[in-house]
Amino acid sequence: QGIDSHIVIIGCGMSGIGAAQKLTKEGFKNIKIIEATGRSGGRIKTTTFGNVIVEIGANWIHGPSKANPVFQLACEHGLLDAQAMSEENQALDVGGHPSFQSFYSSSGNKLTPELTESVSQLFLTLLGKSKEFILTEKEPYPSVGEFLKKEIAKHVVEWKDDVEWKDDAETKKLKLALLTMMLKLECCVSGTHSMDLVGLGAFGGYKTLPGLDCTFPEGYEGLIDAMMKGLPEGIVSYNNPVKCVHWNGSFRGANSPEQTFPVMVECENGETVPANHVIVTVPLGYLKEHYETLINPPLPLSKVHSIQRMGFGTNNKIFLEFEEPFWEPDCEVINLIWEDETPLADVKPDVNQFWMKKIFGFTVLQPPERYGHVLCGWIAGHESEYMETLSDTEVKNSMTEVIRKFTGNPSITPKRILRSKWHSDPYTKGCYSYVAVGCSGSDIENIVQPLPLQEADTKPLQVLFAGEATHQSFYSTTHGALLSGWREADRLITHYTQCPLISQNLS
Ligand code: 6YU
Repeated sequence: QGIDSHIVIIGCGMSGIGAAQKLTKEGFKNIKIIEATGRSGGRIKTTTFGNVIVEIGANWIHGPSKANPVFQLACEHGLLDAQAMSEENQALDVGGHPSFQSFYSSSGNKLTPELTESVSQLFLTLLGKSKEFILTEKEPYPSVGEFLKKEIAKHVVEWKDDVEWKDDAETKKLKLALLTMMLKLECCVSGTHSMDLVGLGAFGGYKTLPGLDCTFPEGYEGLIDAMMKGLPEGIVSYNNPVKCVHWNGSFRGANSPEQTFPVMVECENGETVPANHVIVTVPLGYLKEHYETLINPPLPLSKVHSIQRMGFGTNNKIFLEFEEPFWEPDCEVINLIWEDETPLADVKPDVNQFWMKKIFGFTVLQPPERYGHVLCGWIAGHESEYMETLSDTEVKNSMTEVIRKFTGNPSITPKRILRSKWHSDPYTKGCYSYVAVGCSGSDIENIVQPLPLQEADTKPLQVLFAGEATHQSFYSTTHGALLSGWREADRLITHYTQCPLISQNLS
């Protein structure tokens, strides 16, 4: 038997696969996924780098514990190691924040824990405070960046009288440089050019789950492969970019001219696919660039404004392989402190000349038995977008210079380099979403609203919206993406289970 409704899912990332998985399980028979590229996974992308595998996109399961559906699926498919699945790991709660560890300064010194610990503590406390404004009526500043900088400035004044902070000018300078690095790291976490662009009022709307972030030993894409195996063969049409979703119409199917459909998906190659419902899962970055032509009749203004207001930035990775490690064996993160920087100076950075200064540091791919000696540099914002325009050699040379400067070792040379280029990816146009200044959770709600907006319409739920940017509290993550796909599948399932006759009278 099964439900005869024709459903097209645009995009074969985590949200599209999640939607297809749920609909298939519920007995929907005519599901088609249309994907622009030649692969499944979207921003989950594993590749090889020399002899090791690395993640070009999503890295960790954030908050791997019972409430995280990506963690649950990964466990079911046996894709995680024992430590990641242990009860202890699941119970650890670090508030979603990566640890600060080894600090190298631009004069080639390592900073002492005495210096770095109090600064890390201060920054994490202020970051915690910046998430509390979700509970208040009004926030004191529009952005997280402005709030953090004003709070830091207050602390600097207090440093004079505080015994613990009674430092010489040089130490104070280093502490401010450390705080600048922490702001750069936060830009990577939020996927933004500057924390001045991230809205303070909505910042606390992002929710973390317990569990110490873990990786997939054989690659994140293993989960995509496992999920794809559960879908009917041939469900995806690859290398088939969608040009336009025509809705509120009456379209005839090529194979069933007697039947009419309210929606028709037009592909770049001229193919047309009629449908009763379409779930759009394209990234917000793509939607921002193409909403005017992707949906016809055009999106209602309320939706357009929310798409424009929501933030979508760039965060890239630069992998470097070395013959020998220059870091301690158990080191997980190397933070780079440019001694001349302070968050309190209002300077416009020279992006083209000093793009590499935006890298907050490197994560060390652990353990070396699996990864060899590989570092992953993280860079967000306009500098990251500029980096994408450079050649591999230019990036490698700049990285070599930076590492020599910070280690004081003039002979260190990376063997190999590989980087992501998410901003130039035509079907992504960045990394992930954030709630920008001037927008709130209701903008996410607006984007989610299916078309037509009027419930009373005779043909409801023609165009539905999923994808990481449409999840209220887990945006920017793989579990947010999965839950958004499940949400839209559930919307259709409820629609059909509440009105069982609809499936017999689709046109
Ligand atoms: C996570 C992590 N992670 C690093 C980097 C990136 C991301 N994420 P998809 O794009 O996957 O699928 C859409 C498909 O649509 C795609 O295949 C397109 O080709 C296709 N398409 C587009 N146009 C089309 C057209 N016209 N026609 C047909 N098809 C079309 N998430 O959980 N852990 O470690 C990271 C990271 C560098 C780029 C990440 C991480 C984000 C996830 O990868 C992402 O959300 C999902 O994969 C998206 O799935 P999807 O289906 O929605 O889209 C307080 C506060 C702060 C808030 N942020 C804190 C959280 C931090 C998030 N951190 C991420 C960090 C890393 C390192």
